[in-house]
Amino acid sequence: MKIRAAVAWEAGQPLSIETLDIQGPKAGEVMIKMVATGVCHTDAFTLSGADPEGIFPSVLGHEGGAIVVEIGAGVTSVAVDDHVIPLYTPECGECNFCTSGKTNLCQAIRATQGQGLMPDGTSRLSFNGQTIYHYMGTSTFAEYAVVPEIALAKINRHAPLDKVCLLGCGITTGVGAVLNTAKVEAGSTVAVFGLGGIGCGVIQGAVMAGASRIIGVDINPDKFEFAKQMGATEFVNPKDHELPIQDVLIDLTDGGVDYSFECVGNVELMRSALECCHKGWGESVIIGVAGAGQEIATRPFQLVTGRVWRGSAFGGVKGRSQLPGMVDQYMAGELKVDEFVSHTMPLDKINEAFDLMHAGNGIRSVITF
Ligand code: NAD
Ligand code: DAO
Ligand code: ZN
Ligand code: ZN
Repeated sequence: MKIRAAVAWEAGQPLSIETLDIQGPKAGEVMIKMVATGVCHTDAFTLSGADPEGIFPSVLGHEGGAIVVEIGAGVTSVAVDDHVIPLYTPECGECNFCTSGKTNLCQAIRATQGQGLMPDGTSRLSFNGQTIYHYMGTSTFAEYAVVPEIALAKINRHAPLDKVCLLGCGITTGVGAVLNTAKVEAGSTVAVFGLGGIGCGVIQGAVMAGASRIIGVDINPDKFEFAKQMGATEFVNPKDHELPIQDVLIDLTDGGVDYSFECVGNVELMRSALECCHKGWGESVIIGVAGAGQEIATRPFQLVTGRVWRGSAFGGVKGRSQLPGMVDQYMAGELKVDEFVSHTMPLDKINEAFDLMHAGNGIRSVITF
């Protein structure tokens, strides 16, 4: 079948709208028709060439809302017409990671997913016979995608896919990092570094957890208004201060915050986020993805004296068992999603979504098909 897709031919170049061939689903796979997809900073990160796992040519995108159109042999958990969110962190329910009760990082298809391939080691996408690689097992910047069954969360069919697509990454990652990874307690003080889609998801999670103070940190003051709407109680722009930002936050909070979250992918900021935590108990969660080869540093004494450094992927959320419930929370008015959509555009304008992100304009662009 022929489909339109935004192809990343090489790092550092804009996406190019092409007509691709897509093969039908093999055993254990599902073909989905994309209704909408968000554009996340991770897509821009991969396109930039800084992602050590970036593979080209590929179809990027991992924040999709879609409808099942065909199932491969042996698929039992979804059927044609089901509404689904593709999962870059799948959930097989059987691997030792899934059964550990300690992590959401299912490893069942990790090796092939990292190579831009389906679990059988081949791609379903091609252009005039040339292989086009999958991305994060999702490749949502296309009219159709073939994904493994274990990488689909079946959701409430009444949920608007052009909104809940954002639960495929940004909002879930932020909210989940607070509730699942850090397990922030009511009354806590929280600092959020980076107020994009992820950081504003963290703010929403902190509000849900009952945090007493939520301090937003960003170098772009245009980001403060929406973060305030989401529940941030105060703001710091590092550019307004001579002192290192961790010292500013320690002064503001009588010794440091209980929890901090790095939502930028900047290793210097990761250090600041750790060091602004309160001695004895403060915990910092790294969510941002740093460039290939970069490393974090702090004095080990920061950890000896009780601060904790953690990381979080997809908010620690197990996609198939937990994401449908988050969609239901949204439908019940308990989770904000609509507010995160700052721009909507068709696939052929997708490069504008990247331009808006790089310009710091808005929170999330949603591509509709
Ligand atoms: P975004 O571009 O929407 O937001 C990033 C924000 O950081 C912007 O508001 C920007 O002004 C701010 N910023 C940039 N440099 C800064 C600095 N030095 N100090 C303070 N603020 C600064 O990006 P996003 O989509 O919210 O993604 C944020 C990060 O999270 C990216 O690194 C992305 O790859 C990563 N991410 C991680 C996961 C995960 O599961 N761990 C999931 C999705 C995204
Ligand atoms: O299991 O080793 C693994 C990799 C899991 C991928 C988790 C990716 C999370 C960070 C990337 C940002 C996603 C948009
Ligand atoms: Zn993302
Ligand atoms: Zn698994």
